[in-house]
Amino acid sequence: MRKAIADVKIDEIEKLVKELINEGADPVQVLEEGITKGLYDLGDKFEKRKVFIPDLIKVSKTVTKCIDGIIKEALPKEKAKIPKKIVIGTMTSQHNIGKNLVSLFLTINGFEVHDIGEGCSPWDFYENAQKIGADMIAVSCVFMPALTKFAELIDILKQLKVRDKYKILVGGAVTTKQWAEEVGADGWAKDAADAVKVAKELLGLK
Ligand code: B12
Repeated sequence: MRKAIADVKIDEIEKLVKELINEGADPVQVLEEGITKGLYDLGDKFEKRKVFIPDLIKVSKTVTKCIDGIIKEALPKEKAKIPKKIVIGTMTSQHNIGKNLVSLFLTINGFEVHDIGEGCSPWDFYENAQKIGADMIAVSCVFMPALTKFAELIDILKQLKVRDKYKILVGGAVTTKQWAEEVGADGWAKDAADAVKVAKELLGLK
């Protein structure tokens, strides 16, 4: 399946996801080993000009359809509610597959998630967090320009003297744990399952 994604074999992707899930494969492993790695491989091919924007669009539409349908169905059902509010969005870019996965995993694990979508600015995160009284701001940074915007968000919160009101969790393909620490985030996670773990730790939950 990873190869089918990287090779833009649209007809095969959905068929393979169905087969894997029906045969009892772990949906989290399908997401991490198949879908995410396949999309990263696709990104490498895009950089080398072996595939182009229309290919990325076609594959992401198919993958999103598979996640929203077959995979969501196979994931564990929502656990007991946790009274913690999380604002999540993608900083500047339109990439939303990773953010949607993190949002889904946090929701399944009981958090009250407010997904503010894609193409968000630092102010969008701040205003929405204020409006809903969030406990945490979770930011997805998938391409480079998002990194400086994330630093701006931290600055805005500091200048408005509200930095300590929120735990800030960051992640996404262009981020690293070291960068997150240096820029002043409270936590960083490598994938959706890890995001749940780190969010719980930061909010003092076990
Ligand atoms: C699909 C794709 C697109 C699709 C997106 C469709 C969609 N609905 O998302 C489309 C075609 C729109 C697109 C457009 C562009 N893209 Co693009 N795209 C990709 C691609 C191939 C896959 C992204 C993806 O979905 N990955 C799979 C998900 C599951 O992984 P993820 O996002 O990393 O998320 C996981 C973790 O990082 C983490 N995580 C993610 N968010 C968060 C948040 C928190 C809080 C936490 C804790 C964790 C976390 O958990 C997730 C689940 O495990 C990547 C390649 C790559 N390496 O990522 C390029 C890539 C990101 N794109 C790239 C580029 C350059 C672009 C364009 C600028 C191209 C152009 N010339 O127009 C535009 C930008 C458009 C815009 N303004 O946003 C570059 C970015 C380069 C850079 N270093 O900045 C990449 C890396 C490709 C490359 N190698 O060149 N793209």
